Amino acid sequence: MSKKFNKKEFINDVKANVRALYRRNLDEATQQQIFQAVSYTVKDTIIDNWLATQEQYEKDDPKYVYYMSMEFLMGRALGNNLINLTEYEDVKEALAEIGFDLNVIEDQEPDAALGNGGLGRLAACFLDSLATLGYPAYGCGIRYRYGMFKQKIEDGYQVEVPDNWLKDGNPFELRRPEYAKEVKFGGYVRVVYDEKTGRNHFVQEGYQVVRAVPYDFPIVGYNNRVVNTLRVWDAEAVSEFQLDSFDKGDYRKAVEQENLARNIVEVLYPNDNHYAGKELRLKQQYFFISASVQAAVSKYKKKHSDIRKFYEKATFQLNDTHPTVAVAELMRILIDEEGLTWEEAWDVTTKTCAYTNHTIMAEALEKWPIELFSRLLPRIYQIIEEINRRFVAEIEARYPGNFEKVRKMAIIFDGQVKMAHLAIAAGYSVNGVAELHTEILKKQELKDFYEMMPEKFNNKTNGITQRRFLLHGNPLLAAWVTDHIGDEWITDLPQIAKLKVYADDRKAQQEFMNIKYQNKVRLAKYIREHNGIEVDPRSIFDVQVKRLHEYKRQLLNILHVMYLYNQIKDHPEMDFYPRTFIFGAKAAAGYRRAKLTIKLINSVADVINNDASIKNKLKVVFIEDYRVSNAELIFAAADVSEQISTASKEASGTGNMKFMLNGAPTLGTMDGANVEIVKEVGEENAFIFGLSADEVINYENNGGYYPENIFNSDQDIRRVLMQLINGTYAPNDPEMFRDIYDSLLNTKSSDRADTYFILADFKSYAEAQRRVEEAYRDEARWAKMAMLNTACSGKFTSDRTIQQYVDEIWHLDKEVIEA
Ligand code: CRA
Repeated sequence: MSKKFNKKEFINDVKANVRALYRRNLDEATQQQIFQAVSYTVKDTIIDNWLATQEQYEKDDPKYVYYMSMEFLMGRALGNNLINLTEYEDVKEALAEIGFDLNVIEDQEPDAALGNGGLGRLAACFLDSLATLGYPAYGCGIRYRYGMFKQKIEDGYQVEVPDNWLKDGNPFELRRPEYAKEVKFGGYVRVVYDEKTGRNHFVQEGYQVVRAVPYDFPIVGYNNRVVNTLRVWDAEAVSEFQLDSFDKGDYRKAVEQENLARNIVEVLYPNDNHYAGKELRLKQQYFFISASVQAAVSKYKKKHSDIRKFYEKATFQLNDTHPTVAVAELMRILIDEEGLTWEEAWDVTTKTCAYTNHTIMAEALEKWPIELFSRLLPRIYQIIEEINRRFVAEIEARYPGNFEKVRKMAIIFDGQVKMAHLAIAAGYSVNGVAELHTEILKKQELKDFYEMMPEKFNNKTNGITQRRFLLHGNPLLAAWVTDHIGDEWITDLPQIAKLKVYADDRKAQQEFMNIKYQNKVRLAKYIREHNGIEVDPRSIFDVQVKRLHEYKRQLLNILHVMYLYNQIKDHPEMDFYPRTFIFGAKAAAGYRRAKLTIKLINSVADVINNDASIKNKLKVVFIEDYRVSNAELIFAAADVSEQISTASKEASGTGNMKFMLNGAPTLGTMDGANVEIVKEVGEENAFIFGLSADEVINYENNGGYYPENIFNSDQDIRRVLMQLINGTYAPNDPEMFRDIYDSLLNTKSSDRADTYFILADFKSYAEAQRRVEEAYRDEARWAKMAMLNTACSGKFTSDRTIQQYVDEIWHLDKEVIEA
């Protein structure tokens, strides 16, 4: 497909790049310099395809999806680009010939961590699938100078270190100053009556302006020459004094504008599933949205004159409510700049925008105070007021005299602008990210909206890309799969079901488990080098990696470890299969209880790992700085996938799918996409426990439950909880974990005790863990289970998810790049 790889040429190009970039010869170059030189060489190939793609799109004039997202958690680019160019093995060989190891070179690349967790990584998987399926797409986002912080563990505590990911330069990005746009903040709106048209015009004055400069990242499709674009915006000060007549020569304002530009894209907010309400965050949102919407409109106008048909060539997918100002920004451009009437503009906007909901957690809902919103975005606020006025009128027409409905559904109410309500009112589609989640939206969280506009609601169960999470991350298993069923799974994951015929085959089982073992050895080496802890690859690798959040219940996991430790200490003779509990998680910088949970995990690890009396039966490892690049190693090496959120709280999860693909059975609750995983693989090939979503919701609607009853009646649980406050894991400060203890038992604050039902699910979890051990002891049974997890993971490719978005929401045509 691509121009045939030529080893000699490749090596020469790398040499030439090292000379041009660093004035060095190969033997003097550092590994980082080789990484840069190799990346520029690869970029050259990509640029050919990028141009070819652009030319094709130019010719065909297709409809584009603009995937608008505050987050794109891309991880590393080099390895993935080579995989998708199908040149990974060629380059590995070429580099080996000149004395370099591709793996080591790949390790020189910092992760592009422009995201927090699942939502950002989902966006990255979607871009990979869009390019691979040949759909015209732009990712639209922010080029944060600092991405997700790097996590150091010091004395068991998380310490956040700035992620200066651009310090050595970023070989794959392309600055496009010719596409810069101006974004305006603040000031006020002057209404001018136009006698000729008989209409009011709205002129923003006294504002500050920031120049948005796009950087384009190539998104390489798998083996199809398609290269789409992730466009992330940088902010620069407008250099000349471009202030309007009012402000000419206003020096103070010029300085303010410069500061605004400097601050706006400085750093990613490190909150997952949590809204902090910071003014700078709203600035970030409007900044990248205004630039992206302007760019989309300019692009359309290059070829088309009737802006009223904009939606035929563009659709905006809003990744959660973070980009929802796009609705009002599009209205503003259509009315103020393109001269459409309100009705015409609304028709276009409501055929362009679609919204994805990613959570039901109340603390994640974005609600901006009117004061802040109208001060920062006066014209946008005006437009939202009018959208709200009309929407409220619709509600009243539909439910006459029912003020309750208005109270619950209005976009502006109680001094706040509710972004989800705006997204639903203006979107032509509202989707959840797993079947259970979508049902909860329809029946609970968004019930009133569903009742009023059921046709908008639909489900798109999340997915992941097998190219990164199997082909790149687990090369041994990828090769084994290809040996057995051919390589079509790379672009057609459901084909992986062909492995089912090997599930009972002893030889295949042994090969499968041997690969798992080698991956465990690889991870053990990583842990030794990065954590200084020795783990035994023959033990069960039981893994929970994800953001640290109370609803995800890392606490349940570590309390259970404490319980097991008590058992082993009490019954040294007990037959216990060695287990390594592996955690990886970043806590939001301001989330105190989450950070204390990290300290608890590390404190428990300290005690257990240093207790020679338990003869290595138990190990606990907290992997520092969990991120996309080390995640690839971790999934490949996992035996057990911990997906233990309180039922109803995890909208989907996507880590659960990565584990499954790599042959790790799920130990989990019936939550999010776990429900669908179990449906695909069969209940006998997973370990399910705990309250159901209905049961949890039922308790919640009826005032909670009583954890103290469990505390009082169960001595194992009581003992574990007492160990939180008697110094067992903090001899120098027995009060250290008091807050965690209180969170489970104390109703003194307004919080309910044990909000996340940890004690309620404890016994059932411990019992499921016993089933895990029993299953693992039976080698053939376990191998079969593991293999069936891989074989049944076909549904969870992001290729399927994207095809559903295309068929049911976006309606795009597939592009083929002609030779
Ligand atoms: N935190 C959900 O919690 C889901 C992803 C992607 C999340 C996950 O269960 O898999 O989105 N929600 O759909 C979110 O970010 C703002 O809400 C997440 O990543």
